[in-house]
Amino acid sequence: MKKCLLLFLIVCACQGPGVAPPAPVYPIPSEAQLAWHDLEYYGFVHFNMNTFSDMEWGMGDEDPADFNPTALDTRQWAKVAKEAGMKGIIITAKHHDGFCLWPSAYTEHSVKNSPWKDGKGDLIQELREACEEFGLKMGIYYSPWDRNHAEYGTPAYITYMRNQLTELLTNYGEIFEVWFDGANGGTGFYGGANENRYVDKLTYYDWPNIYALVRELQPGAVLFSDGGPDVRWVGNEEGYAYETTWSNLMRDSVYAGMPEYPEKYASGQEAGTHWVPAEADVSIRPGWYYHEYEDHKVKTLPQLLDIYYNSIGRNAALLINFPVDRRGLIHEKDVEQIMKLSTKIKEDFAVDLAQKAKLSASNERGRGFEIKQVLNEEKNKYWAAEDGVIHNEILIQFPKKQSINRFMAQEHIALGQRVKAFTLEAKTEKGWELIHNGTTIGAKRILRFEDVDTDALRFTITDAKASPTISRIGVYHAPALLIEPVLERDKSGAVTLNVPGSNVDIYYTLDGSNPSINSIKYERPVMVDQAVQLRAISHDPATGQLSEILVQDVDIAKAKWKVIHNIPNAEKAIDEDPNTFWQSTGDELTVDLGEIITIHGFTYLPPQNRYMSGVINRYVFQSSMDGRNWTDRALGEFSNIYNNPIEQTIRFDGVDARYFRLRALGTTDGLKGSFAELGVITRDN
Ligand code: FUL
Repeated sequence: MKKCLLLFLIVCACQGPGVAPPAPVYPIPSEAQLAWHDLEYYGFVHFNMNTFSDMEWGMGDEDPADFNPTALDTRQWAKVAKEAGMKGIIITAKHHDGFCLWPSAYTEHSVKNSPWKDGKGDLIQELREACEEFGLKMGIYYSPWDRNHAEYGTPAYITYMRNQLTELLTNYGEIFEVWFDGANGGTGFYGGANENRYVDKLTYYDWPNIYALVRELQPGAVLFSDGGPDVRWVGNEEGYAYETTWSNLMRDSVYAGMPEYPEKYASGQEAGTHWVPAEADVSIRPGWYYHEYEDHKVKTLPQLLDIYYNSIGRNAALLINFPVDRRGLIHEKDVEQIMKLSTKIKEDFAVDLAQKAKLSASNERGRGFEIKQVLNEEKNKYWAAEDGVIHNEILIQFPKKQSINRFMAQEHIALGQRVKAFTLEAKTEKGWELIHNGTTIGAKRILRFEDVDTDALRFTITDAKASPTISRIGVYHAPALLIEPVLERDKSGAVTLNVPGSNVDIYYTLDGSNPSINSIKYERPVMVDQAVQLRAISHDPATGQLSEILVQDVDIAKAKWKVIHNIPNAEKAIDEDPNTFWQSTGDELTVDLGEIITIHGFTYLPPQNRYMSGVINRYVFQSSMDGRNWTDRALGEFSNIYNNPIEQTIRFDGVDARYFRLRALGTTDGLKGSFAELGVITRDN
């Protein structure tokens, strides 16, 4: 025993005094936040009354009898999430329509009055068990806005909300995240149809006490909303973080659902006072809920891959949504696509070329903080520079020339996010070539670039809040991925297909069948003047690689259309260019079709620049044969259009029309209605 102690003392003495770690740069993450950072990638499930009413935002007056999944299987959800590499599932326990997936004691508007399992079912419990079985964490989405509850807008509703949260956070085991949605019709900003009461989002919900309740019941959970307090919304529903993404936020200036949030706060703030990292949420389809008409609009692998690199690769967590279908299953197509993503990610990061390279750093703090620490997976091992040394160069020398196209770096965020600016250069025959001039790194930063043949990389931290820390560096060569064709169309109906940045072949069909290299080869713009489904595929003859399939519904050409406002700019609403728009002066747009056509619906695309005004959220659509006598054909709301400004498709029974008009009855900011593109649907299904 004595000998052992002596040996231990000798070893300690030889190693000399340990070097102290760098002091933290505040703010720093809490224990719960650090555990959350490790998850990185998890799934969302939107499934409840909207699934059956075919809506994105139900009105709250739906009948619980309509909730009737025929083959609900939460094990299938968990299995898919697990196999896709996700670490947890967040479920919409209650969405804006107020319907509850658990038999809450505080409302009749729940599964207990549905035919599903004769009213004896509890979906939250079923998901809990499935998550348990597959080793996943479970999170709860809870909408503060409630279009069903009679007392919404009064203090009694806040008691209801607390009671329900108490049920959800006590009866279903450990919850990793509580997701509070900022969407709310009460401000007039979103213009809810059945629930329009004004609530002051800052004070009405009494957030301090709600947060305290969650912390008491689930101390390990992180709370999500626009401004945190623990995890913040990324500011869009496209799943993209920003080139500069700080985990720091001026948290006390932000509250859930504040209109200026996306523009001002979503990318975080260098001088932010609190650690409130970003979570990027996105649906695998255009909408959050299942709609059969989106079965062919599931995101393609290149789209999903862009999301991955632009979220996880930019210091954000990624939350991908499955709109579970009416059977109660993740649709086959969604499963196929999410599995393609996980396979591709594994391929992209299969071999870390940094592991065999020789690494050196212009400065090292001392023992325990050497540059070699960036090659191991141990969380608490990292490279650090001496205090005050901001500018640092890390050299990665490969044993032989390598072709590379990915670079990954992670800061040791337990001590705060420090790096403000960095560069990555590659040594080629031409000397040192700049690959990327970047800003933030944070929990993880991945750079994607064209293949470069190189002997060495130079990663230079050019500016930081204090001497930097890096816990991991990786270098990879991801296999090339052929992207599907992009479609453009002009007013005459001419369709152009191309694969940006490449000269590969394109094949297409117009009959709804899947194209192959035996289909029509695209040579020049194709005139399409009727409702068809165009499908196209890219093919690289050099490698034999085929892309995913582009599926696009195309309708009649707009060659004869005219806006009757006599304002040249108004033509932008029917020019087939999604990037131009017209902001009306009278909240409406009237179009002369130039001939009588049977129409079965219309499409409205809001302005695509996020901060543009006049996004229509309530509308009436009218048709006319003579331009004088008008009949209403559809009246309603475009739900969630502000946060998710996708094309809206509204169908009705076929009607003959020479003229049509879309009138804004409300816009998201109260300004005059804007139109990026209007279209009609002539196909009868
Ligand atoms: C939004 C909601 O309005 C959508 O319906 C969806 O739940 C999305 C995740 O958040 O704010």
